[in-house]
Amino acid sequence: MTEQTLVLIKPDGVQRGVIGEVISRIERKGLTLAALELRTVPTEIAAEHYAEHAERPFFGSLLEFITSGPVVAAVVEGPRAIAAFRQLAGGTDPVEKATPGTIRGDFGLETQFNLVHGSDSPESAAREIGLWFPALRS
Ligand code: IDP
Repeated sequence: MTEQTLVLIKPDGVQRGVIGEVISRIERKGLTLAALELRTVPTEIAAEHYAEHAERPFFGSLLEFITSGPVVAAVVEGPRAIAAFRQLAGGTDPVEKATPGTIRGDFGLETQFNLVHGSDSPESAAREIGLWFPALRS
């Protein structure tokens, strides 16, 4: 069964020059791109995207970071795309949780600056794809 997930290459990933690397890993896994765009995120969209973290102490700094420069937003699809991309990304903390061989494990050092985002459930994927790519809303 084909599934879709919302992937972001965050501003640190764009600045570090790993767009090609991340997309290459997505393609090598066998996943495909249904949408791909470089864009700068308005604070309102960023706040909606991370609404579940609104009460967390890092929320303000997370919004500042995500809106600090362009991100790559993509809809990635394939069988079990949500879990498959999270496997490619690695755990949230690039040192304690992500293992070498994952995007965060290979390129990240700090939890906030962990390079990529991938939806964590079918419900989040539907919500996030609707937010970032309204034309693809299911
Ligand atoms: P995920 O991106 O692995 O799904 P979440 O817990 O949903 O992780 O957190 C969303 C994002 O918020 C993380 O990817 C990271 O950029 C940031 N973040 C999470 N926890 C912390 C923290 O303790 N300090 C700073 N930033 C954090």
